[in-house]
Amino acid sequence: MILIKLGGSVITDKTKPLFAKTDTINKLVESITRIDEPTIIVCGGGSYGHYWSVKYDMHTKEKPYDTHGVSTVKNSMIDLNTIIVNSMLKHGLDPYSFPPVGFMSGQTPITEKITEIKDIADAGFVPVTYGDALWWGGQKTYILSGDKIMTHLAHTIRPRLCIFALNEDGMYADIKSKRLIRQVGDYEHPTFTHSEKTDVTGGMARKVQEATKIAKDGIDVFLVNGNKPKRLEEAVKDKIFEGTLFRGNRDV
Ligand code: IP8
Repeated sequence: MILIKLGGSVITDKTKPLFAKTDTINKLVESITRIDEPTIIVCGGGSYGHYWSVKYDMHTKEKPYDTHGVSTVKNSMIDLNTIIVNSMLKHGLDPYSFPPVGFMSGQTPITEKITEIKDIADAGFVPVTYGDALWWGGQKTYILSGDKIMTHLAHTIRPRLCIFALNEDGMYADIKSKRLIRQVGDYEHPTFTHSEKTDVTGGMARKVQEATKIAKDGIDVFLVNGNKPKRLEEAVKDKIFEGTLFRGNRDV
């Protein structure tokens, strides 16, 4: 089982509101057709969900956010999901899409529903879900990041591998030289400060945080450049690849 997060910066252009990068999406989907293991896809918000979340000042912290904002964010993610799923259908895949409300109760993942997602993938479908605005309870809602969804799904499904397809080659030792960190092991915690103004869920810092959690849970995590989908295929095939590996802790 492979779990893939399609980063919002890869599948959309974050500098243009509501702009999906259809060529990149099609290429990524073509690569997914070449994976011959059950696969689950999680999509980020990019210039859809994040664009509206910023407009309505909505974040991961639970609050009584503007209800119209919540509806607008949700609807934009349905639109982006439709673009992804249409591409998958066009390329002969059998996507099975569902919003996170299908496996989350407030902030808590529902284990039985997540197990069902695994069964759906094993049956030959490609389950697709996405970051979303979600009900918390007591008038409050929050933004659930696709990165966090990866951790929730990985914990129960225990895939062979998690892949985060990014708009960068992986994690850099320093941003100026773009020197790539090829492997993060044994639970060093790389720190990242979050500066992007277009991303309400934490950008690269969030990915590193979730990748670290998943690796601690015993599962390998690759960060790869989603604009070069061949790298995604190489990561799945365990070939020498260009990206950052968070080695799963085998002792757990
Ligand atoms: O891009 C956030 O998902 P992410 C989704 O995976 C929304 O953090 C609705 C902003």
